[in-house]
Amino acid sequence: MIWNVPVETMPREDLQALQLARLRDLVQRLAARVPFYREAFDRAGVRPEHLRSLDDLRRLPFTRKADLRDHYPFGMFAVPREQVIRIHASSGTTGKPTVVGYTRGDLGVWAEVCARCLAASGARPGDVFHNAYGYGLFTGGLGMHYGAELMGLTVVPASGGNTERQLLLIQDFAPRIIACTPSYLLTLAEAAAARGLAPEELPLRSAVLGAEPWTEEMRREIERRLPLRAVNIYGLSEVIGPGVSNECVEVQRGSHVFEDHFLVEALDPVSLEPVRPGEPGELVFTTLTKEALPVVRYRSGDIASLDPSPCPCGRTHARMSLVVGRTDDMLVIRGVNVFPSQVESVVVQFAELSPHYQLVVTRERTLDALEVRIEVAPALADALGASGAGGAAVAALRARVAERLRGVTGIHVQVSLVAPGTLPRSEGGKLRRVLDRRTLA
Ligand code: DLL
Repeated sequence: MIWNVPVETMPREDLQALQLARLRDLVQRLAARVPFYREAFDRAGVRPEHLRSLDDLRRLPFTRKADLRDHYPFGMFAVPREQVIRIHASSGTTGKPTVVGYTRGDLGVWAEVCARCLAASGARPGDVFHNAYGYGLFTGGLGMHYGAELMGLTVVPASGGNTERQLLLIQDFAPRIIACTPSYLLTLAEAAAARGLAPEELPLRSAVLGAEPWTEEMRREIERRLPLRAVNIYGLSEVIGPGVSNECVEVQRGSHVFEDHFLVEALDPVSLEPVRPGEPGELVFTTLTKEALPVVRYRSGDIASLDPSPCPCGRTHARMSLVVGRTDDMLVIRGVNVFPSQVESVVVQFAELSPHYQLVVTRERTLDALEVRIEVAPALADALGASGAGGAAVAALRARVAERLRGVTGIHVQVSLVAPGTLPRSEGGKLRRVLDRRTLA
């Protein structure tokens, strides 16, 4: 089902005319209301009337995550704070979150694009919908929630965690649609199997999966284990949250970017020149209709390819491939963004620790796990003992570090304290501090 037929199947020429008009309006609004953009447009020597075709987009400056951070918390808002009726936030590199805001109009657009996602994933008004994305500052839970209500689904706001209870709700309420991270769906599938439930006994027919990278191999594994269609949903807080793009369940080849609201480019991350359709590039987004926190040419750091060719489903909006990687060192663990620099900021605060550390990301069964290995300071070498386990003092230190890391990253981190001199050192080039042992397949 297509939620908004006139818009989602609009001829590309009309779509592009709409985009250009909205882009001009956006630049006008930002120049008038956001000092950061006024100065950036001045430096680039560009004014709304210079935008004569969509190619002129390339005259506009980029926005980076650091720009939002530098104006923490509300300095990038394009409306008075009183008109911002919702705040969300995602973790950033310094421990300060990236704050995003929504006007009433923004929440309406967000619900609309999330309704498009649910419809594209196979939901129909009247279906029961199990929403296992986290509710709270994370955009996943509430974003999908409002889209589902707009569509007229029966929403079960399960949020994350408590797998046994989630299974019970799924059995009793019989949802046809579930939304969660791909790794969490596998956890649910394992838990169901452990309870002796046959896959056919689960009522789910579509899963709207995203917030973390996954692969075609993972999709095959999920669809092999469960009798449902696994559909990709993509989004990022800085652009809106979930609802930037979604696959159509009929084709499952590329996620339609809702281009009437989000202008997308795929650029070579080094030259910043556009890559050809089908070639991977960094996705760069311009929000055409956002009111509270519009962004111009926001560098997502996500690498994917774009395909503007018509889709058999009838939608005309370009499709993006699954995300194949990131340009920076941000780790997405259980849907939470974690940066090695956040870990570093904690490690260096402890006199008992040396500044030598390593992040090891694994997939325990189906859930991502982060282990942080840290060398103790030389004075503590003896306290570790031959086994490396140490006594009560070392255990207490480990617990304090884990607690602090949890505070900064928002996720549970396993801390391993190791003897001085045992972790890799830089040999002149970049030191790889992250060992990502997740096999996505
Ligand atoms: O993860 C929004 C979201 C919620 C999307 C629920 C989909 C479903 P952030 O917390 O700001 O927002 O994280 C955004 O997560 O830049 C990607 O690196 C990654 N990401 C999100 N969706 C996908 C996906 C939400 N389908 C960051 N595939 C993005 C791969 C994804 N990576």
